[in-house]
Amino acid sequence: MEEVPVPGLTLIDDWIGKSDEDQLLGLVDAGNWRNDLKRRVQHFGYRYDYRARSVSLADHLGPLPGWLAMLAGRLVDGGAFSKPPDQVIINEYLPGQGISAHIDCVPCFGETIAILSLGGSTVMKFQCSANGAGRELTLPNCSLLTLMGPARYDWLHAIPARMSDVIDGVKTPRIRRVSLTFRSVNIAA
Ligand SMILES: O=C(O)CCC(=O)C(=O)O
Repeated sequence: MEEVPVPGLTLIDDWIGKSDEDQLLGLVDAGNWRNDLKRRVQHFGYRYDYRARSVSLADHLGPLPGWLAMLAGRLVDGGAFSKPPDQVIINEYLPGQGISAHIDCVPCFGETIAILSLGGSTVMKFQCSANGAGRELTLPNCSLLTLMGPARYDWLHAIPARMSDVIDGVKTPRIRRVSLTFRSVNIAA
């Protein structure tokens, strides 16, 4: 596939260190996993209704716990958000699991999507909704992906459901990956 740039996409390697990663995985696994999708998820701040593709005031779960609020603060300090994101979805991907191509709900969420990868690396696929142009990107563990502008609004992203990825030309078996996706919820007052 011809590699084209995805405007508005930023990937920061080693956004956290290895010991932070281990600590975060421990905190994630102390939480309550939901089993209503093919993969396990946890929702914080607001519950997202996958079927209705909506978030409403009735979905408010409360403030982010301290450890997620601290990461949300770092995202503001780094310039990804102008105020702390108030919603986090944690996704767990076992080998063979993925997420289908989508653009995050536009009325539900604000202009930045930030994804922190823990555990395994994965390959994310991007496709421009206007002209079909494609791009694959490896998301290493400890990296932070941010999607803004066209990357947020005009490009679909997906993780193919497969057992291995080709990373730097090498077939790499998947291991468990956990992602933390930070968003700001748009709710009309
Ligand atoms: O897990 C990821 O890296 C992607 C998550 C995602 O796209 C989503 O939750 O909408």
